[in-house]
Amino acid sequence: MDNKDEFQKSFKEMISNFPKGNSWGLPDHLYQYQGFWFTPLFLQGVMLAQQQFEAQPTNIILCSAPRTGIAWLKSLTFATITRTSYDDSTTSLLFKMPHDVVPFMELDHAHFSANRHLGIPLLATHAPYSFLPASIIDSGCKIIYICRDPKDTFVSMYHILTRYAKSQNTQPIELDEAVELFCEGVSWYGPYWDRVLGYCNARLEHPDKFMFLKYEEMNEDTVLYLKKLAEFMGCPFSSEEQQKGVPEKIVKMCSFENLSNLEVNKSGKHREGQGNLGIENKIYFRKGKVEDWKNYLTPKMATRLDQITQQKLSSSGLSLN
Ligand code: PAP
Repeated sequence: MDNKDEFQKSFKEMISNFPKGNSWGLPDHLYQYQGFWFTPLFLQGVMLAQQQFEAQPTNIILCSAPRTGIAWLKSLTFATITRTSYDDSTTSLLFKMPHDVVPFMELDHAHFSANRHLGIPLLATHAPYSFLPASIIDSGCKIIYICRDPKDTFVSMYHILTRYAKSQNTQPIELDEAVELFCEGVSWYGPYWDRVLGYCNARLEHPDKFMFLKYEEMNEDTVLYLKKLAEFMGCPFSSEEQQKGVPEKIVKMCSFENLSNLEVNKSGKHREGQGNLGIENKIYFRKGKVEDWKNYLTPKMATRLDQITQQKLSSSGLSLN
């Protein structure tokens, strides 16, 4: 038995002792570990990455809770970092979906190696701050965190999990039950608010290493935030590039409208051949709108979510609704 098999065996034993939570209709239950809820595959991935991933000081880590805009952030940072080699007519984003241009720590650095070495310093993860591999913190990597109004995050999560459940021939749960679970923190990598707080508090300790972005603000003025991103990553746009409209071209290339209409994102598949993770790329592109929650949540549900946001985040100075 090799190390990985041994780890898998001890992992199975370990999680059998963890609190088990509702799976939102998916085949795998959620398990609670150190305050957060995970599916077994993702928790195992985070743990393996903690053991194996050796960060370099030049790594830039893109962090988020699920459904808060990481695909958009990946495409913007990728296009910015690679802009001296590729432009909007040659970039890999034309034939790979955004999740395939940046490795995902808990899958690509734990379970599957296909996407591991893409020759860029970017790495993405949904892991809570307290779960990041020590080498990320010790190496002083830059961290970019993107967050989003919990109401839109919830609606987006509910939709993708419902579609995923259908693809697995399981019965998705009803929206009102899902709201309850999300509020209780029983959701993928939940509680949502605790994870935002973890990164928010870490930012206070290492302000120069952190950049915090909100989906809504990015949506309001993407060019402004792209310029900030480029500066933070250490590759600011020169005045010549600005005169040529390079930031605007990247923003247009990475816009929801453009990416969602590319053939690869309309008909391609993500993680095909990787267990039951295979999923159509188009599922990742739903609406890309701010305040779409108004079309799904009752006023009572919205108020409940807002109250939790205020209670949990008021001391941090971060407002998300
Ligand atoms: P993930 O955790 O599954 O990877 P993530 O990319 O973080 O998801 O967020 C998905 C949301 O970003 C979706 O929002 P919606 O359900 O409210 O529509 C998705 O549509 C949106 N999204 C994807 N690409 C873009 C983009 N280029 N610009 C803006 N929003 C985008």
